[in-house]
Amino acid sequence: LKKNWFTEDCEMWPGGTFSIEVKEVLYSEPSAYQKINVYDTTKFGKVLVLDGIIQCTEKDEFAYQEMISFLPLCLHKNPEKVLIVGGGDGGVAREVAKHPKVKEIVQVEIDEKVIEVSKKYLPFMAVGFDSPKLKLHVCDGFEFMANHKHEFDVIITDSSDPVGPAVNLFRENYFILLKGALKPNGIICSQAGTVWNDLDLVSNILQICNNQFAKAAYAYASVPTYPSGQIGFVIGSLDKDVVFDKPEHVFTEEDEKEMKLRYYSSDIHKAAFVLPTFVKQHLARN
Ligand code: AAT
Repeated sequence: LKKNWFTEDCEMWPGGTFSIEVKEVLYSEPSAYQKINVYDTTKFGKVLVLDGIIQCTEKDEFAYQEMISFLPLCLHKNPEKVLIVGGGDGGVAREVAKHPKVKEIVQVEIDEKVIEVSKKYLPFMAVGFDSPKLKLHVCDGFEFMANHKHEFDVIITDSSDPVGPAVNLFRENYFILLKGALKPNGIICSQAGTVWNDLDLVSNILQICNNQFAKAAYAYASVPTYPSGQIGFVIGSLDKDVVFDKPEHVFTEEDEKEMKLRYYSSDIHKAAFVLPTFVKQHLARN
């Protein structure tokens, strides 16, 4: 490849990969948990990379952050207290704080360095940390969950992929702890991989959530800088009456403008649960 291009390289996705032209390396240091890089790029603006995997880019981060936040928030009747696991760039906190019903946000990020670096180089996401609704803890999401029972209406797991520090956040034990940390009728939403690369992972997490929750489903968004340009979320609800493609809170165009939403809308919410045939068939088999 040409020089000055960053190429994503991960054992999870062999045989094909994504590259981005780099203008400048802004930061490159290992933390206690992972190697952190921040690039300025010609096409996607500032880019955060952890252990060689793109976490978010300035150009398309809103698609992922809005969807992982508003899908579960809009399915819950009264999402007053929300927990975010991961999300060290601040983007999900920024979105969750916009929802009019949310009163209190707790966030648990394992790596203090990601927060620090995001505040310095990615202020358009790190604004999320300025919300007066937010209490931020630096610790492991899995350990935190074990000590919190029946506390949250919605729990969003904005975690890196299941290699490195996030590996425990994809196991059934974690989902059992999530269930225990929810109030009655609570909802969880977890980053759950792509249908083109990780269909077995998607089906595995969905199976776990079907075991643990009254209802579960997979929804997805288009995000060009994630592997294969797509990423999905598994949502689990303790409320058996939830209808995933019917949001409790329907936003008008005015609401969307006021909340500065650029991807999520009530129409996109409904569409996000409509899956391609090969995905539906694969998930039905398991
Ligand atoms: N907002 C989109 C970016 C992410 S960041 C994922 C975050 O999860 C990182 O800040 C990482 O430090 C944090 N994290 C990893 N493991 C844990 C843990 N055990 N407890 C708490 N936080 C953790 C998501 C990118 C998705 C990439 C898809 N390919």
